[in-house]
Amino acid sequence: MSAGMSQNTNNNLYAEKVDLTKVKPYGDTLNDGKVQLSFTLPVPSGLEAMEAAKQIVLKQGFKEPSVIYSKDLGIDYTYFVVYAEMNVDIDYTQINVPKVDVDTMSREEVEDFIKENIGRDVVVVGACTGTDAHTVGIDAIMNMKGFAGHYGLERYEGIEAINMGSQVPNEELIAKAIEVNADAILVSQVVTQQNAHIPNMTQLIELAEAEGIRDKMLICCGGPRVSYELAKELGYDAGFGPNTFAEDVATFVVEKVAKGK
Ligand code: B12
Repeated sequence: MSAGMSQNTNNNLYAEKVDLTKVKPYGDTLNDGKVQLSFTLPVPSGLEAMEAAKQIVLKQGFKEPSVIYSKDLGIDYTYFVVYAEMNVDIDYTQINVPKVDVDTMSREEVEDFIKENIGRDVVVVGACTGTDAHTVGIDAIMNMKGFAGHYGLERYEGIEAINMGSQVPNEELIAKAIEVNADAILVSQVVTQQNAHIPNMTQLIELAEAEGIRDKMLICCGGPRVSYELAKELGYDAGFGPNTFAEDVATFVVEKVAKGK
């Protein structure tokens, strides 16, 4: 939905028109500012713990806290779910998020585009790199069966997709990309604890530069906490976050390849 458009354009679920210059969380009624918070405190379960949970929420600037769930975690720690109210709003019309600027094509459109504009197979090598063992994200993008009804790149006619799996050292990924003369390298990073992804993603770009391939290949990254902005900052051509499908990165890659990258 574009900014400024009434929310009841497509259905009648929302009767009130939203002022997009003053957007607040919605709970029961528009602009009530209600939020749900969940957290753990290192204190034993009980009335004192619930009071502590309320106080910490109040101290953070929320109003009307109400502990609606608490669970004794068994080690003198307690988990809480608290409803509360926030009193701030944001101007949605002023939001500008840098993102991959493509009109995503369908798989069939990508395949036709390759035939008409590239005339050879596009070679893509991907991996989840470093110590990161999460394969599901890169598989969703690359594997034949894909994800949520969207086939992965292996399924695309005109794309040779090589998925190296997880825990792949940057050196191996770069070496494979050189060996197969890849058009694009796809990097997946899921674990971001203590910013572990940053040095790892940075090292890959440094290696690509050292090997003299940085300008010859597209290098894209993705993951649940990867943004386009971060990707660009780290020297990648693009970054893809949650809810990406193979079509999104395929469109980006083939359009760039057709333009000479
Ligand atoms: C399954 C899972 C595991 C499995 C992984 C199995 C496997 N074969 O992948 C196992 C049990 C091994 C595991 C282990 C760990 N995990 Co884990 N795991 C998960 C879990 C539950 C789901 C991840 C997933 O599969 N998502 C589904 C895929 C489809 O989504 P996605 O990865 O975001 O991918 C999409 C996009 O991001 C994007 N994308 C991703 N990569 C790429 C790449 C490119 C190029 C492009 C274009 C797009 C793209 O496209 C995909 C499709 O839309 C998440 C929690 C969660 N609900 O997300 C935790 C989670 C990721 N794990 C976490 C942690 C901490 C760990 C461990 C460190 C735990 C531990 N202490 O041992 C270990 C790490 C092991 C390691 N060395 O990496 C944390 C990470 C926290 C953080 N901020 O970093 C999470 C968020 C859980 C949590 N809430 O704490 N995990």
